[in-house]
Amino acid sequence: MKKVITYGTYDLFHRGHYNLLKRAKALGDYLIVGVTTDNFDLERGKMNTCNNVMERIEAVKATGLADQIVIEEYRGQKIDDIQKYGVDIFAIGSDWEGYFDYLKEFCEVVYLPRTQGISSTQLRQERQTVQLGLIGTGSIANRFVSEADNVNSVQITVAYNPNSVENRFFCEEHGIVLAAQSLDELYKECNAVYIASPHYTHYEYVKSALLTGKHVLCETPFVFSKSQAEELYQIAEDMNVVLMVALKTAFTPAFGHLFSLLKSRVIGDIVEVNASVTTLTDESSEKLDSKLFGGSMSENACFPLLPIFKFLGMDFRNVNFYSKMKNDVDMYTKAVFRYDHAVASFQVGLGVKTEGSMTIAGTKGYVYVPAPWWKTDYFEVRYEDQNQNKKYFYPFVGEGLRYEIKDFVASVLSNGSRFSKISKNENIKMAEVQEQYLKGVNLFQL
Ligand code: C2G
Repeated sequence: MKKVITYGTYDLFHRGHYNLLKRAKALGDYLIVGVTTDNFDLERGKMNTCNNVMERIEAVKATGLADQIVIEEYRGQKIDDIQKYGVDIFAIGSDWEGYFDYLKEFCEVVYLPRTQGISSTQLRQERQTVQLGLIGTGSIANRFVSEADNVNSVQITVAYNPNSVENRFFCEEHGIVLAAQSLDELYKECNAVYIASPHYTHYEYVKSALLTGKHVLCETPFVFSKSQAEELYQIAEDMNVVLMVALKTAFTPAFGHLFSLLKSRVIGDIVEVNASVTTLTDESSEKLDSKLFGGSMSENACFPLLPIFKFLGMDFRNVNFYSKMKNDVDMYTKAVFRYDHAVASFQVGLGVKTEGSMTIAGTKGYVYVPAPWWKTDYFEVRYEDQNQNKKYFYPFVGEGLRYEIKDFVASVLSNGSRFSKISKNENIKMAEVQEQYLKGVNLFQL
């Protein structure tokens, strides 16, 4: 019996895929089809798949051409599969011509003709897209635009910055068609808005965009009071639009897996979370301007608040802040949260440097995430018996913003029906902690 194997993502299954499977099947008596997992696709840079692995497998199954379906989940698996299943022929489309010649050592390699005029990429482009407008054209917006290029179904159509010279320059540099002169002009050209303006302007911009019926992705920190956060979520609900906060860590693959692992109790009960984010910053920076809501807390606190809330919940009894001040802003703040059965703390700094790692301690072991933990691709679970220790690696592609963009776009296109990586309540609670800090509740100056 001649066994043939072929692999693919098979997203938005189309006639090109069907023809390829038929041609592959005709090469032998038994066809094995490898379908890539969602994670493996992410790792090899395919951010855009519309169907999940189960849907893609079902589509291959429905052709009736596959005698066996296997999951492809890691680089190098093809050699293992060829040996494991006793494969005679490896077949793949001619777009891969030459690439898989190294498999000739293990079996025959055949490149089959590709079907012209159809592809998953083309089908994805024909689907509905999100027309995104940018408010704010600073450094994070720069990174955002290049990251958005890697995400499907989104197009940046317009940008706005009250400084029209800067705005025009930004739009020219990034090939954005329209440099809007006003918010109204911006709203006419988009159905969703990314807000990357200075912190203190977030509330007004988010409110205005939501009231105009736009979906909103707002940069961190979201807003600085509980009532403002609640009000904005209420407007989003009333207007039936998506409101998301762009806390990039929440959307990265490593953080997502860390979350699932800890919920499955790999370190038992969690008793302590400690995380720190410090970036030494020039004293003349706007980030240290007290009139512009500058300071270490407003700049960085949302990052450590994320794992604290995710792993210990939001029912802490109290929080104490210890700050080193200069020119009316905190150059450094340590916060300590008292929970009934746990304690959490974080350090944030713009004028003080600490190790930027995170540790989560539990009754059976602990997790160590090295600096910079907020954009990590790696962490370790450690135990008393070191033989049980495990290292986990996850891809972190580019600046890491593409994950949040992908989730936002998917959320908008599915009318907000998707699970949100960071919840409304978590965002409201973060605003509440910022508010408490600004009001000086339990604040001790060093
Ligand atoms: N294909 C084709 N004609 C098209 C489009 C795709 O013959 N118009 C073929 C591809 O050449 C491939 C198969 O269909 O053999 C699956 O294509 P994709 O789903 O795009 O998967 P791909 O990224 O090529 O994955 O490591 C190799 C991968 O597993 C193959």
